[in-house]
Amino acid sequence: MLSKPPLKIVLCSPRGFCAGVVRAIDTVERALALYGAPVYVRHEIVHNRYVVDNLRAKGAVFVEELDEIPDTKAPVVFSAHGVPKDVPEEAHRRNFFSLDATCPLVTKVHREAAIHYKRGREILLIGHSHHPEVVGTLGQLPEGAVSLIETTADAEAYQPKNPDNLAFVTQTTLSIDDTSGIVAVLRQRFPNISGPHKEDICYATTNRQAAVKKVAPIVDAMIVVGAPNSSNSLRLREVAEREGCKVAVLAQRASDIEWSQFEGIATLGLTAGASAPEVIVEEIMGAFAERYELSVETVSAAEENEFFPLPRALRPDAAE
Ligand code: 0CJ
Ligand code: F3S
Repeated sequence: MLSKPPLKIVLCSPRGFCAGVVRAIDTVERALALYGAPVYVRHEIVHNRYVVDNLRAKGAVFVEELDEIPDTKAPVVFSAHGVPKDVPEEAHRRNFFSLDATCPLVTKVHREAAIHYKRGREILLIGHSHHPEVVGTLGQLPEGAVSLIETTADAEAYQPKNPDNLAFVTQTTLSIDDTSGIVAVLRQRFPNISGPHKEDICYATTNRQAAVKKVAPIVDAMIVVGAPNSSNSLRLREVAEREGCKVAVLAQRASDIEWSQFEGIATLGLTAGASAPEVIVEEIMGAFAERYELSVETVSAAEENEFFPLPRALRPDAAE
């Protein structure tokens, strides 16, 4: 038997599930355990097919909009990405038992936007058009109250009604570097703009990008476990590419790997987006182990110990 070539895998740490994703998945799991199937979920609870398929097999029913749900007493869960205000309003009108799995760090952004609005400010949201988190944040306030800024060009071109009465908030899963460029343009053009200290990018996005920045320069290729509709995972792939990885790809499962892309490599970086389960990281390592003699090293950029409690109605001490 021919001996396998050596391959060093460098695991990025932290990677994978964040506290908001754990909370969102646990919300659906616990609702299923307490109330049985079906549990309706508006939008993918997190952007991961494996997670969604698993929950579907246990009795979760995924819909994009509430009008796909029949009149029911079953729980209706809102995804981690957050929802426009008219969604809970509609759920209330239809007497749904709703459970909000919006990440608390997204809710925090919703609150910031509401405060700026109350203070009469013109609000800019830095984020990607049509992403469900952006749709949710825009939908906290009346139409026209928030303007979307996607690029530095948008920031350069924006014409406010009053440059001294502006505020900004951001999506939580953006590129740290791209966003700091956009914020720099806004602060330079509008020195009195109100906003967070830096931006609203969450701890998990920040730490996963920092780990990729450490690993990308020391590996020949990088695999990011994550889905093509996962903003934070897409940003990790971009960071790897910008930091010099010639091959930087997303993979949802080991079966997605195009083995010809990895011919001749000696080192491989491996990370996972905030919505990607560790079992897929293990599955991919297993697939490489069939072809290579592996050695494994971990490079860490931060320690994490965030924990977000479940929605109140699902906590063990909640009154029945
Ligand atoms: O928007 C969020 C609160 C992040 C949720 C976890 O990640 P994912 O992949 O479901 O969502 P993004 O597309 O926002 O990264
Ligand atoms: Fe929340 Fe950030 Fe995760 S916003 S869901 S902690 S990626």
